Amino acid sequence: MGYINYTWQFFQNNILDSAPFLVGLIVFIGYLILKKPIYDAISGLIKAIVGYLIFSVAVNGFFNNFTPILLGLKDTFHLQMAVMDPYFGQIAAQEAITKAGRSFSMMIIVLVIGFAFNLLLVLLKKYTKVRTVFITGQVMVQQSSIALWLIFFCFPSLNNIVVALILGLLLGTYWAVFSNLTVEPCQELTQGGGFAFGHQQMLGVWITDKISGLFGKCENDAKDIGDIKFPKFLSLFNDNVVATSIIVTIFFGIIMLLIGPNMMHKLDPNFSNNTNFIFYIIKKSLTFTVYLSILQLGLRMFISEFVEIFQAISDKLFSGSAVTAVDCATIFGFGHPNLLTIGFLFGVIGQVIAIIGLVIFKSPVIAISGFIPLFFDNATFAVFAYKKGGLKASMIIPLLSGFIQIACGAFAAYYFGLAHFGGYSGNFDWVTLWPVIGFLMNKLQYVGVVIALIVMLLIPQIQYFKNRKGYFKIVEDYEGYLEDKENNKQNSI
Ligand code: ASC
Repeated sequence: MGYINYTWQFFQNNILDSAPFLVGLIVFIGYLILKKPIYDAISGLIKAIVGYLIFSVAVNGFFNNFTPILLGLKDTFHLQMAVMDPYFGQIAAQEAITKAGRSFSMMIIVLVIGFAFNLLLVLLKKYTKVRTVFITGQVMVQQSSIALWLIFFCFPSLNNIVVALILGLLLGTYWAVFSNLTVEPCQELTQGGGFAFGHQQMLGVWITDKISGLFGKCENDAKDIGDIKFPKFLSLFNDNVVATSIIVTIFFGIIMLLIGPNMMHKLDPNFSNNTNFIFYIIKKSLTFTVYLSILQLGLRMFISEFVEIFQAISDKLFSGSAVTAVDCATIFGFGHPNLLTIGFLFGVIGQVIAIIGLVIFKSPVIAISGFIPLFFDNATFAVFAYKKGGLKASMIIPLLSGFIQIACGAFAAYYFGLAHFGGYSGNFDWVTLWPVIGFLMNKLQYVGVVIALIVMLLIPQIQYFKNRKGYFKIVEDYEGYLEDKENNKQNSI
């Protein structure tokens, strides 16, 4: 007995509670399950561990560099600031979880259970009506991290196994059900591209698809969208590194100017007396992009291993009868390139209006724009909106979305206590749907979890009920689906 106990303790201390080794082990087992050669499994194991270690360097860097600014804002103005970005949200969640004395490596267990539950829902699709497997790795990691904090926040004393199970079920259901909601919009946009949308704004895509028709598409839209000439300087925002640097320098610059050099000297021992304040601000802000780039490099390394395994498992199990739900950028090629700029610009306008509102109404938390939700959510909405509602829809919907991202994001960061750690995911589903789920769980505890699960699982049933004939055909045989639709139209004339 003592020996078993010792072995378990050893495993727990060195692998279960140590995220890099746990990630590596899962990847290694994944390769073995897929019967890949052992040298591939070893290569996957090493890349997963090194990738996670690189990612950890960035997490520490973020905290050491930006905690002084957060503290300065809090001490000087009694304000909390939260950057609305899934990477920053993930880091804030990690910090909150560690400070609460819980193990962050649970995130990876939750992710695996969530993925397995998504597979199960598709395997039982005859009953569940779920047609999609979510495989966007970096998004799964971010969402598992932030949702893990939501569970610890709502159920502080729950033990790890129950936490992993509850959250695995919730996330797996969210991934399955909400990516399933995007099948119709994606198939229509891509004319049977054979994939769905697995990202952070799936509810937003569904709403966009439903409401954009209300804006009335105009005959001239197709010509006009190509005619729009944007000022040349906007090309600066085509590059993630440049765009993030500009946005962060503007926001952090304003904040550090407000805090003032004297206070910054006290808060940050690395701010030497010989350094000019403006140069200090620029260097500090650009350091944000440095760590973001390191973070993405590390994440990409261990996540590409996961995605390969997820894709292979899904292909083996479902060949053709279900679709994978993939990154939002996949649909960008299906709209005019100007739509991406329009979505981004109108998102910025909506966000700035909301930030001014937060300041005027003295919100205890000021939400700050992050590039990922600003660009990827709003460009996505613009592309889908244009398809059914034309130019007007592709401007108004991102504008509303930008406003919601900041206003609801500030509330969520405040309510879940993540403002204290400086960040929250500002993506559409995470400022709308997830605060509702979190609120239900916080108020009603287990009953809240059950309500959330039941309501989510009912959604595909309703979709199926409304379109029994075409529901599965749209993924299995898109041409046939279109023919049926055409025939139905003619019969009803
Ligand atoms: C995200 C995220 C990214 C981007 C990318 C868009 O939510 O974490 O790195 O969007 O997936 O292609």
